[in-house]
Amino acid sequence: MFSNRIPIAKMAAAVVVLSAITCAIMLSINWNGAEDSTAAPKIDDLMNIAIVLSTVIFWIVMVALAYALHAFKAKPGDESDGEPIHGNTRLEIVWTLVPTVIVLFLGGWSWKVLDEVEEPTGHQLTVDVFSQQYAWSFGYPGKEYAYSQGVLHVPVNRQIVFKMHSQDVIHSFWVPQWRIKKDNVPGITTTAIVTPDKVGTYQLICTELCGFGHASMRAKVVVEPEAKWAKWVAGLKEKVPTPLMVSVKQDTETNPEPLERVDAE
Ligand SMILES: [Cu+2]
Repeated sequence: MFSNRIPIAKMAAAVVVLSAITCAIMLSINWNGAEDSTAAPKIDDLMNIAIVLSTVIFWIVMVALAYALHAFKAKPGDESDGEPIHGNTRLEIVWTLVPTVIVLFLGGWSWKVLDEVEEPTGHQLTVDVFSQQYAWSFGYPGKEYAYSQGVLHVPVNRQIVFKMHSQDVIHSFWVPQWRIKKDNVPGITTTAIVTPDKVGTYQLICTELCGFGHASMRAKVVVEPEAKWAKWVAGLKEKVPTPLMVSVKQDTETNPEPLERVDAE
């Protein structure tokens, strides 16, 4: 067998050095932009962990591949068959266990992050989000379903429970600086919970290809101090139109718990 001739120490050193260089470059890039919700730094940390783990695995595979290409190359003129190899049980156990541990670790960490992000603060605000080809509109149940088309205002430093409804096809709610993203599915009420912690103006972007006008399906998002927000809501003249209220009342609730926890306003 050739196993005792494999230069494991040199290959491991190559993996460490290449991973260190790659991680230094990858982690120095600001992939996601400003962190403007309490969820953002936690989700960015999670992504950095995933970057480091994938970088190490990438280089393990590449170094092993480069070694195999070099070490097991056929000599010129060698037309013979390769050696019949049964396999390596120990190696197979290792390459099954290691990814399993990594996936479970990332799953567990993600669970923890989501739990922290959605931990009820006791002073939540519920906002209904309505999506249709190709526009967003919003209802404020605590303010007798005051209705706003294309513009969403929310107070800063307050946990917002978005209840999402689609009138036609699947859309997806995404404010990049908040990181949170959630599909709006016809017939179902989906929920996204986010606490914006910076004042500012953002874009709500649809991130589910929903038809011809998908690229232009955006809305303006304003995060402002609570008093300013309350004044803005009080100035809304319209109420949520009946067809949209139908989806509020009839859609199947996928995540009923947060709604029950919401304070009466
Ligand atoms: Cu879309």
